[in-house]
Amino acid sequence: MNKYIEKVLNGVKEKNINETEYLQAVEEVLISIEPVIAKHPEYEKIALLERMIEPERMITFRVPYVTDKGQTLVHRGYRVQFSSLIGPYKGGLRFHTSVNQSIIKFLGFEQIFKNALTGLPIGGGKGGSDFDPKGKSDDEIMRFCQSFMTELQRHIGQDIDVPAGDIGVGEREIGYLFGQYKRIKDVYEGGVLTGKGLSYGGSLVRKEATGFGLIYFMREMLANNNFSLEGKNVTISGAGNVAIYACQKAQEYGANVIAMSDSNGCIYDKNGIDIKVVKQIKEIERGRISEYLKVYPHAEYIECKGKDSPIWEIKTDIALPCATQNELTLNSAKKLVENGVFAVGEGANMPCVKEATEYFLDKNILVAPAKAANAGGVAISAVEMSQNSMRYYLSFEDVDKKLNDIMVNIFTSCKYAANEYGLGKNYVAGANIAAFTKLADAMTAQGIV
Ligand code: NDP
Ligand code: 2IT
Repeated sequence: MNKYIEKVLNGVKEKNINETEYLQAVEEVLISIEPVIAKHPEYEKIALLERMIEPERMITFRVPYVTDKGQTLVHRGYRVQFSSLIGPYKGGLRFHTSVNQSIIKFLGFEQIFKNALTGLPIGGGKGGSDFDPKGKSDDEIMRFCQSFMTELQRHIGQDIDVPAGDIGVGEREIGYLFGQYKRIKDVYEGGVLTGKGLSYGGSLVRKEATGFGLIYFMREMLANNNFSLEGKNVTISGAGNVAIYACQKAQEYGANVIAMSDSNGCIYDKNGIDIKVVKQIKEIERGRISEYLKVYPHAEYIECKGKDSPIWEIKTDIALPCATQNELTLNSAKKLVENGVFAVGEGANMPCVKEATEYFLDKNILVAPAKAANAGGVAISAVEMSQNSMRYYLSFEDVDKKLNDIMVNIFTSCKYAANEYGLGKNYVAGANIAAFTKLADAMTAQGIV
């Protein structure tokens, strides 16, 4: 291994013991940019890597709220303002019991690279809380969001830091957060949050953007390798914002989506998933995916036990992990390959464990890496910000076309970077190198800050 990279990796491991997800994300990037570092020995003197992996700022705060039954609960809120190198800090908020500093930092770190790939002026950030929105009333969600924003508001702004949604944070939560921000600041600052409702400053296509973008990226990657989505069996983990719109777009391209999941289990419908039913259960009723069988008794429900999700046992051509980090294990990767999978597209952030990605690449499976393939969401968030600045809205068709063009450009950047360094179809390394090159240029230009 390159000596400079080795030194940086040892340092980051020493300083961040127990932050496993953050270390995993940093290690993947540093190892894959080795050929670039080898060409640029001058980066060591300016501590370019050390500065890139250290957040500019990490904020934690107390979030108390009162439940409907009158009980006061206290959660922890986070915002990592990782990099303002190429624009205001930008990235989602996650509400999930698993949220901790390591997860927020890994997501913030990935976001810098993803945002650079979009070609738009957005830096990297991420935030959230260990609060679990499942089973909470709308009133409880509102009080929690108001308490969260009461602290967060002092750190954000449309030219400073612009949060959006992620797991457990959708349009409902963004609405409550926006209302509280506006109330405290006494200003209509449309671009302070993205993923807003259409009635008060949101953008058409933002809701669909991550899932649609993933499929646009897959379409490009497959076409470049003489494949298409038409007639292919597809399995999609998750049944949230990303999974639902990936399913819808894949079906529009003629794919047969046969399975989806949530954290309890997966549904298998060999006739093809009825996405309207999944939307009704998950988006509207906030129920469990198993309820699909009430409408379609012929479908199968397989409960999830242990680490290996049952969805990856199902024979498929294309696998799209769209739920959460490290959801696709090495065992699952082996099973997928054994069953003939030929392409994997990461809708979630870092959904494949490191060994699973390595296994896929080793077996010549096409892998669309998260940083590139799921960048459509944040890209349209940036388009939402520009509409807020213009005080003017674009049509669905205009935004969708922009999304498509951005995803085509991102794929092209990954492909060119992989080609330039003789990495063949390793788009994982291609994405890291393309993003790193842009960030390294900007860091060099801006001096030691
Ligand atoms: P949602 O909250 O809308 O949906 C998440 C889905 O994943 C749910 O079906 C949920 O199941 C499942 N899930 C969550 N955690 C786990 C877990 N620990 N184990 C198994 N299943 C789980 O989130 P999104 O769809 O917005 O986000 C999904 C992924 O995509 C995340 O990795 C996110 O970071 C990433 N992403 C999101 C973007 C966006 O614009 N929203 C943009 C780019 C990436 P259940 O209902 O049981 O909790
Ligand atoms: O992981 C992500 O890119 C997101 N959750 C979307 C971030 C955003 O600012 O739209």
